[in-house]
Amino acid sequence: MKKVLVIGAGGQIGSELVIALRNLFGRDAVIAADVKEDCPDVISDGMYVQMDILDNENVRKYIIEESVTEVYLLAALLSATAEKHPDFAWKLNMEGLFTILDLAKEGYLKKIFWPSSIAVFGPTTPRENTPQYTVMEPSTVYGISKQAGERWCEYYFNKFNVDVRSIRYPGLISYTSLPGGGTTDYAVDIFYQAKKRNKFDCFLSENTQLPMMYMEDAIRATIELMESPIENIKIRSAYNLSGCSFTPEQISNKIKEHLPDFSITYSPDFRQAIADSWPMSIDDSRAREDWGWQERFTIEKTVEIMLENVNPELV
Ligand code: NAD
Ligand code: AKB
Repeated sequence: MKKVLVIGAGGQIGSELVIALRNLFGRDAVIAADVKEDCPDVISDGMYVQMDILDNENVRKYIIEESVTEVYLLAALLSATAEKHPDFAWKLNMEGLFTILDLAKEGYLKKIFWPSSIAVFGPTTPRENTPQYTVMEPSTVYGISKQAGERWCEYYFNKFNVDVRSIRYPGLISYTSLPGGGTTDYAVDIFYQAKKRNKFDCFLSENTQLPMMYMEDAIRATIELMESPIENIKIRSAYNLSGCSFTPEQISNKIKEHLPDFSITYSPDFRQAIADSWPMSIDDSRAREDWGWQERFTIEKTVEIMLENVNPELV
């Protein structure tokens, strides 16, 4: 029987992933876990456990005793926060992964999802249409942890037959939960500020183009990857995945089509250097070939949905 545990379920991705997984496999088949004491309202219809992924002993005990079969490991520090707490970011982003990989190696888990990021690429990577296989010299703590994580995932698959699957998510755009400290967060904040103040001061410069994706596409990609037959999964580091790429100026122009008085100013901060080291667009042809990936949300559709749904009271 399938029993799924989502660790880091209270975050931007987790809150929507738990809902999607419960819709698919049934409410009782999906347990949400997070270090947060209280279960976020959006996922309070099902089981919730407070869990610190760094507490190796308790995590192991819980997964073994509850006969969990699959783990989605989402707990991590994102790029901007990781630069402020490099030691802790390395610890959190790596130790949790080993705990889960080892449980699978010992036969307690059938499948693992662990997300990577476009942050695995760096300033020496070709920035346009970045290929699946290319130079990867990440220059951020977060990117280094994601690249190391990818190497370990592939290693555990090759050496121990661990069925671990991964995606290099671009910046994700959603309205259910606020983003958790990344460089692409501006592309979410802009909608809250547009509705609240009709203006936005962006921490990236106007022409900084980054790969982005609407959350519904990202959740669907995650589940499609995880539910694909094992023989279709040919890449065990992480798959490139592409939605749409845009600059702050381009997205603000799209917002102006709905809110003509909206205005944007630019005050680049330390996150500009991070963004400048990342790809501008992504070649995801391997995801398309191997497991049939096809994005559905354009920038126009994303802007429409976000403006309709963000709740400015949340910020
Ligand atoms: P988030 O910061 O919104 O959520 C992370 C969640 O993990 C939070 O609810 C937090 O409370 C929880 N957490 C933190 N420390 C924990 C611990 N010790 N034990 C248990 N839970 C803990 O992050 P997100 O945006 O949902 O990202 C999830 C994963 O996806 C991360 O690995 C991130 O690197 C990756 N990713 C996200 C994006 C994006 O745009 N959101 C893009 C690329 C990759
Ligand atoms: C971040 O900006 O850190 C994340 C990511 C692209 O990994 N959104």
